[in-house]
Amino acid sequence: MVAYVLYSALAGLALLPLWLYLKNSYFLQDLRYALTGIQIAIRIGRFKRQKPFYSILDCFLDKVAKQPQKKFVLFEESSYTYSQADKESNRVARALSTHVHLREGDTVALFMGNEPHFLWTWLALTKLGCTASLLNCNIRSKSLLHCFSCCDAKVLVAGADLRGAVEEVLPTLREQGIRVFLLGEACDVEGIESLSDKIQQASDEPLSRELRANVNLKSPALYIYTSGTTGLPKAAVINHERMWMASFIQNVAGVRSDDIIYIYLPLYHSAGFLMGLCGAIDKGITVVLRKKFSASSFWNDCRKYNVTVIQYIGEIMRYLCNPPKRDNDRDHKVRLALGNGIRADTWADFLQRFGDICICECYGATEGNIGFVNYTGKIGAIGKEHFLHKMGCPYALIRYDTEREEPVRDSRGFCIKVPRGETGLLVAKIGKRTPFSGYAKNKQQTEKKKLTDVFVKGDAYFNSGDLLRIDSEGFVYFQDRIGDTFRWKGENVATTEVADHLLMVNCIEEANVYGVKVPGHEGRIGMAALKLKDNMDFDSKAAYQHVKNYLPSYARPRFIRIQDTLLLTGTFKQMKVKLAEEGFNPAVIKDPMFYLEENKGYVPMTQQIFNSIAEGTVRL
Ligand SMILES: *[C@@H]1O[C@H](CO)[C@@H](O)[C@H](O)[C@H]1NC(C)=O
Ligand SMILES: CC(=O)N[C@H]1CO[C@H](CO)[C@@H](O)[C@@H]1O
Repeated sequence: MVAYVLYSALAGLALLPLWLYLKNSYFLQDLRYALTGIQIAIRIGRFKRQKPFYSILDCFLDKVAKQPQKKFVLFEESSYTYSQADKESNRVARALSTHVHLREGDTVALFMGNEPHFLWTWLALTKLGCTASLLNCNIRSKSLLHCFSCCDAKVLVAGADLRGAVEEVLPTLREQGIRVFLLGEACDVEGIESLSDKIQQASDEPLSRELRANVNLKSPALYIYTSGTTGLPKAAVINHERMWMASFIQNVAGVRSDDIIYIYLPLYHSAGFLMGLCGAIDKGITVVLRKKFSASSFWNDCRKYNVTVIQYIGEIMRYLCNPPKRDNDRDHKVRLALGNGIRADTWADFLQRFGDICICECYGATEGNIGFVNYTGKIGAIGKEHFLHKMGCPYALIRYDTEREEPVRDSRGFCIKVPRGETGLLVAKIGKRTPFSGYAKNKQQTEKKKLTDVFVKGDAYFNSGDLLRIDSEGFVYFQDRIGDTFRWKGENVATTEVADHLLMVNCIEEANVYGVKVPGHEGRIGMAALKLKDNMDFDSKAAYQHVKNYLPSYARPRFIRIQDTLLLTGTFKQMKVKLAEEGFNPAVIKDPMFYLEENKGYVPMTQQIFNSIAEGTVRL
């Protein structure tokens, strides 16, 4: 009898996983995710306790010792092993310390495109215990000076190809006593020193760890600039802990030590640098570096270099799906794509066309203290709720008023959590384990990103600026960036949702939806910039039928603007603010425009229509 009870109890135990699995079909994935999370927490804990603490640079040096001959970087026709990269960076470090006397704690601005020297210089600065400020290599004049001044750097190191841009701001830099170095042969401009000859003369002997003895997990490692939707760029402070956390994404995504990653995203942004490069160092893999994204060379590069892991952001995946299908679309070794911002329809297209690639959609902001990863493979979701994750980084979705652009507060002044299935603003608690380092020299913007007295008096949360939804099974969906939603007739309009509908109209290839202000009306009315498919005209009838059938009247774009190409921001997101400011006046906008006349359909926009709207004789 006793034996029988024991047996059934044991059998029951053995069946427990099956029961859990049947109850929750994501059980195994949840479990794997939890185990990875725990592993990461243990590792971070160990790095913290280690004296001196263990940085990404130490990890790189370990790889150099372990696999000196393994290829680290492939760039155009050159390749560099881990050992070569180490030596190159020793030389840069020595050149900088001899000629500039850089010391632990100093900040140096890097102004360079994607090229191996970017890596050598960053490694060199890290070896000296310095902080690198990663300037966007596309900015010029005033913005360049603004970004430079954000981080208190005394030295600027620029790529050879950016000499023109540097000369433009040189007088101001010289006034401020900044030393300017160019990676290039001798330079005859007064005030610009060549760094290349100094590097060539320097020895490649390793540098002493003593040089960075006081750097710890909380010391700033990098400044990365984030633009946000408006205003000047801000320098997000990335400390060593944050750097480690971001690079662990590759762990969660399942990158293996024999993978080869393709980095074409700019290294001055967090996607390319933290998720791409730092993750690659952690795994000790080979990086294929490319100057910049090119849809036409993308797959050829993947074939040429045997790439197995790619990254994406924003509209990149759509760009890859746009060109006509080719026979060799599936001839590649790519097995994993990681990034964020893919739309559900593109996601499905991409898989169908390029084969069985595991897409790991993640969510996170450069300066944020929270992230999600789609560890289950649910199409469209950016992640899934997990109690361990929530315990580690407490977050909530709260009710948001898009009109007043602030969270809704209850009678006691606290924020209100939205029920499951409803869209809300993601906020993440700022605490010891989930700090928010803010922006360099910008207290005002740092404070602006913080929300206080959220659920209890005195608490503080990071305001992500993103609207998310969590469904009944716990899947997390990205809905909108604040600003990507506008309000019309008291209703919220989600621009991505409207765009998804427009894309179902046959003639439309790309759609960018935004809200424009109309004199005498509250809120913003819908407008869409469209790119049409090759050799197709705007089919006003089909477009009207579709929006009428699928969208409530307040969400239908009242104005349509046809463009040859839709502009993107530096992070491959659609440009909305500028278009919204341009409005819908045909006297200003030269692109063909259409106006949705009530109960009639899209008609060509005229000055007369504009005038009647502006004068208020036509109410929208
Ligand atoms: C890619 O892989 C093939 C076969 O596995 C090999 O012959 C080739 O040399 C590899 N190419 C590079 C650039 O490593
Ligand atoms: C890490 C991971 O499991 N990612 C999944 C994300 O979703 C795609 C879509 O199907 C899956 O293929 C991936 O496996």
